[in-house]
Formats: sequence, structure tokens, C-alpha cells
Amino acid sequence: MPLIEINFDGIVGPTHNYAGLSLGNLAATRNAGSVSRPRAAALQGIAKMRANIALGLAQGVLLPHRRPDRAWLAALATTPEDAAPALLANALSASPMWAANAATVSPAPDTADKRCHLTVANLVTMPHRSHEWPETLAQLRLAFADRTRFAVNGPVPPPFGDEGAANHMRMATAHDAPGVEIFVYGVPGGPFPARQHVEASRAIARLHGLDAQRTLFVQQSEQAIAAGAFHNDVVAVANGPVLFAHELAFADKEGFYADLRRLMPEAEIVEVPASRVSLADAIASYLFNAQLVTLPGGEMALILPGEARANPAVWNWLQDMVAGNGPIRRLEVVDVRESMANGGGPACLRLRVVADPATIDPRFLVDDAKLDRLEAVIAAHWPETIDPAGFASPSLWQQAAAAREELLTALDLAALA
Ligand code: SUG
Repeated sequence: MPLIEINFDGIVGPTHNYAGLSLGNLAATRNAGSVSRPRAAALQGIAKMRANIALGLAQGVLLPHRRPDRAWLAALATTPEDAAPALLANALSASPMWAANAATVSPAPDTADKRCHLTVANLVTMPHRSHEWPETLAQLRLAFADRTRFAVNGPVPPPFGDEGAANHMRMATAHDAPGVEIFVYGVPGGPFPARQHVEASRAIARLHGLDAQRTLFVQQSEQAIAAGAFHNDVVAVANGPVLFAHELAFADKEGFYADLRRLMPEAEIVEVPASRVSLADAIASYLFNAQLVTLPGGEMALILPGEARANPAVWNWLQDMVAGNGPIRRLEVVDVRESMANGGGPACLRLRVVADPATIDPRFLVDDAKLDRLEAVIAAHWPETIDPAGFASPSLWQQAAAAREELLTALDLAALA
């Protein structure tokens, strides 16, 4: 079978909550302290996967991690029972659900050894995300265990912050053709942290054996980070030969666009002008945190969050776009509002891997029947609500652990327990 794009969605974990842990992520900060709905959040995630399958797309999953993360607390010489409230909140986060931050992926046609390379993200900038990588690495090593096809690399060492595919775009005439890889980094100094460091991006390009002539390092605009675009995938997304970006996404867009057109004359740039959609509207609606996908018939579709339809400036622009002659022909809307309230849209929830599905551990691939089983587990075991005031309750930790175990059993992945 040829190489195709598979979206691996992070299943929303049973401790999904609003603790306001991500400085610079305006939605998460705004909702700090609110009561979350883990069951609804996870069911919304399942419904999104079903909608993608119905469009003819291949779908995989990544799993929630152990929460509270006792191993991490033990390394800090404490326990859930004794940890200070802030540390406990960091240990309880369900943030692995945002699989776009799990790893950076370079498909086989782009790499020197012609294997697909995945480098797990260290996520060092945010304490609650900095302890994700060991469990993510274990899952990736299981899912992509075929070493003749995949290389799964450990994280870039700190202090160089790496946030994975959220700051990486790949453009190619077809998924299985050699691509141009674009790493987008931030420069510290603004009001919010720059979570992707250029040193980390350069290290990943070397680790993956990318062709320097087909790799670009592009600075995200300081204005975008200051407006709340804590990852590039909040202001830009690429698929195939198409780049869809906000006018103010990049520090030097003319230089970037010129480099891109030189490396890839087929590139099509769909730019949204600030005069039509302000950065604030783009970030609040997550217009660019859409999944830009090629459907089996060859048509390109944008899978958007409901918030993009609810924003008149954004929706009017999108209507004009599809009425025109551009490469993006179809709009699909999904409801992921529980994730959105923590700053995670449709594209945050998925990690794209270009590979032959037959070379991947089938336990990580899903169809409708498997999603039925996962839905039943979630409906029966996920907490209906979590109030951050109740983080210290052992019954919450027990329920979360039992719920995760049920899920692992349903997927025949008890080895990850
Ligand atoms: O890292 N939110 C995540 C959202 C990640 C979105 N991912 C992409 N753009 N690809 C983050 O900021 C909120 C956690 C809290 O406040 O509890 C959080 O981690």
C-alpha cells in the first residue's frame, strides 16, 4: 500500500480540567478555575474521529497518560497526597490529548535513511507538559515498532524548547513525494514565552537527516505570539502544496514566501488578510487550527471548530474563499468546545503521520466499530465533571486510573498500564 496520511488523535483523558497552566494561551487562562466536563470532552473527540473516517480519512489514536503522574511527583520527592496544590495540578493535566505536540514527524521520502522519523517533543517550557514525553515515547515506540520503516527518537535535551508538530509544516506535491519541511520558531522577549526554540528545530532537522536544501527555518512573528498564538498551528497550517496562513503569522513573510516558491514552484499560498480577519479573531476562533486535508477524491477540505462558524468575520471570509477558485474547496465543522476552552482546536488534537498503515501496530488504528467500544468505555467511566477545587480528592485519582485501565484493556494495550 502507498504512503498515506494518518491522523492520530489524542484521546481526551479522564482528568481533563481547567487549571490555567499555560501562560500565553488565552483560552486556557480565561477558563482557569472553571468546572470541566471530561466525559463530554472525550466524546467530542470520538465524534471528530468518526467525522474524519466518514470523509474517507485514515484514523489512529494516542492514549491518555497516567494521572496524577506519580513517577514525576516521585522524581520531585513528593506524592499526590503531599504535593503542593500547584504541583498536583501540573501532575493531573490531561494535556497529552493535544497530540500535535507529541512529536515532530518527517515522512520517509524526506529523510536520508528513507525511514519515517519521529522525535518526541520535550515540551520543557510548561511544567505540566514537561513530563509528557516519557509516556509519549513509549507509545510511539510501540505503535511504530518496525525499525525498517520508522525511527522513533528521544527528545532534544533542555533547555531547547520543542513543541513538536505544532511548529512544523510539511509541503509536498503529494504525501508520498519528497517534501519541503518548514520549522517555525519563536524568539523570546515578548510578554509570553516562545515555546519553540530554533536550536531545537535545527537539531530535529539533523536527527531526521533532512536535506538542508529542502528545509526552512522561519521565525513566527512576535505580534502573533503576543496576541496568543503560542504555537504556529494557531496562525498557519499546510497540506500538500497549500499553505493557509494569516498575514501576520511570520516575522518576514516576504522572505519566507520567496524561499518557499523557490524550493517548491507548485506551492499555493492562501493568505488571510488582517483587514478581513484580525489576529484576535483568528486566535479566538481557531480558524487556522483546522485540519487541512486531502480527501480521497483529491479535493481539499478544512475541518474547522464550531467557533470559526460562530465568528462572522471568519465565516464570511471562509464563504468567500470557497466561492472563489482557490485550492480549498470544502468546509467541515466539528464540535470540540471542551478542548477549545483550553486552547486546543481540531488540529491540536491530532498528530499527522505519512506511512503505510500496514506497517503500524493495528492497536493504534481505529475504525467505527472500535470507536463504538471506546465510546462505551468513556460513557461508563469518565468523570462527568471536574472542579479544580477538588484536585486533592483521592477518589478522583482512583476514578481516573480505573477509567484509563478500562480504555487500555478495550484497546488490548494493557502493556502501557
Ligand atoms: O499547550 N493547553 C495546551 C493547548 C495545546 C494546543 N496545541 C496546539 N496548538 N497544537 C497548551 O497550551 C492548557 C492546560 C491547562 O491550563 O490546564 C493547555 O495545556
